[in-house]
Amino acid sequence: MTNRLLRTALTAALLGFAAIGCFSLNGAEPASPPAPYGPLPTERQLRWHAMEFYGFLHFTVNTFTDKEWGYGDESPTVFNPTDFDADQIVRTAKEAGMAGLILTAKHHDGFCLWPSKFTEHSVKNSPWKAGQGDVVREIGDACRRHGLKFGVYLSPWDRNHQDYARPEYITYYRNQLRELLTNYGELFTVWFDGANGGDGFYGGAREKRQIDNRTFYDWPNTWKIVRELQPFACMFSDAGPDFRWIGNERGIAGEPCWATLDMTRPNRHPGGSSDGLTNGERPGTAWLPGECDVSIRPGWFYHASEDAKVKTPAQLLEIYYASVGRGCCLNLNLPPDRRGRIHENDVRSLKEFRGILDATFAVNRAKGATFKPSAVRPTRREFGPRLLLDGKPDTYWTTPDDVKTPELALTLKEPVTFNVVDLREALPLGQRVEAFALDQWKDGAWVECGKGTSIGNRRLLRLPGPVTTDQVRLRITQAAACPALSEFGLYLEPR
Ligand code: FUL
Repeated sequence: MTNRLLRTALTAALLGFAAIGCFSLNGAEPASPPAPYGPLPTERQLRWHAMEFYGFLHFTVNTFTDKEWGYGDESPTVFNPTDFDADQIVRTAKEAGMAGLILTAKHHDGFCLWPSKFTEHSVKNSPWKAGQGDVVREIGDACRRHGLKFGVYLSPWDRNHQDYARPEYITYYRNQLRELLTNYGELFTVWFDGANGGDGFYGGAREKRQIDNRTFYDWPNTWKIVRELQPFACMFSDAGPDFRWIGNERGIAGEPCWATLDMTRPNRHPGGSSDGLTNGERPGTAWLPGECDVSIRPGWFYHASEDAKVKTPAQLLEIYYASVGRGCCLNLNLPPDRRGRIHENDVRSLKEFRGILDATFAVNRAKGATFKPSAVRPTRREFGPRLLLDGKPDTYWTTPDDVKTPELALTLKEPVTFNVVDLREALPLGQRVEAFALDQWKDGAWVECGKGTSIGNRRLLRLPGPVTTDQVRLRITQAAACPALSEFGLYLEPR
């Protein structure tokens, strides 16, 4: 054979192999990925999902006046942390496993933690660092130093500003937003609080000012500014546009918890009703996953009277499993104290909480298992169940389109003990699974040991007690489309 002929023959053979790979093993069905189902996440939402656990920092004049909502007439001179240490704050968050921090750049009292050009009501008129300090800058820089992402909370309600509830206020608010979006590096989120209007100082008027939260803020045009200046920042409000409030401040998502919401309902706007937010809505019209926000203490701001009321590691774990473990992100608030540091009691509880999570997720006890699926989409190389153990969110096990309730038996290398089950769906294909169960092989028969409904980004099932077995079986019992699961794990939480 001439070289040329040899090359042609090789190319033909390769193309034939590729054709088998691309079209089918049995010729019956194209081996392309399944069609996506329902509303789908954007790239920016996928990045946000991957964070899973991050923190809030509530810090302002309230820290020094012992309040939760400042009236707006606080003198900037009360803001005076005695030992502010951005590294201690950020290190605490990092050691707790947080992927980012969101700072209250301005809370409802209107005091700005950065020297805004548009108001005198800020750190520049405080005694802290003789008016030269900038908390937003220090926390943002420390986040970058320690590898955390940074985000800002800018309260729409401003009880200090004279123009609040008038059109001029929107210009003021957007000017402030632009300062934060342009001067402090990349932001992973801008958090828009839904608490709106009421009584306040308002430049000395000391009156009640109500607004219509559907129209007053002209949100679509404010969102455009964020999109333009920080295209990867995900925006929070009761109704998105990127992620939603979970409907309570206890950090607990619903069961089920869908990442989708019906945005055609009339209450779907920032500050709107919380109906449907805890469970999400199916099939929904938009991908709008939940964030579970909760404070490590009873209040959002630091109060010495709550030093003995810091949530215990056991309480934090419950919250973690009911938030991250139900497909949401957990936003856990750590309020800096009057020194400007995270209090020792909070640090202690976080350390223990992290230690338990690390010990739990150190070893996936399903590693090395062999699989027996009831179905695999043709071209096993791309869609087989071994991909469930590769730690990659973009590979997945899936089945032919008409197989919506497959089963997957796993034979483990040896008997293992576990009490936590971990599952993830391939998010770019939408939220497909609606119910699943896990069985253990016990005394010669399959016995159900756990079950759940929605999966989404991540589903953690905490079993009531340890299970020891050398065979498990995952059953998808209900799905809107053939399932596409990206990860599976069996873990042992030390209890
Ligand atoms: C609420 C606010 O009123 C609280 O003070 C706190 O900031 C919390 C995260 O959101 O709506």
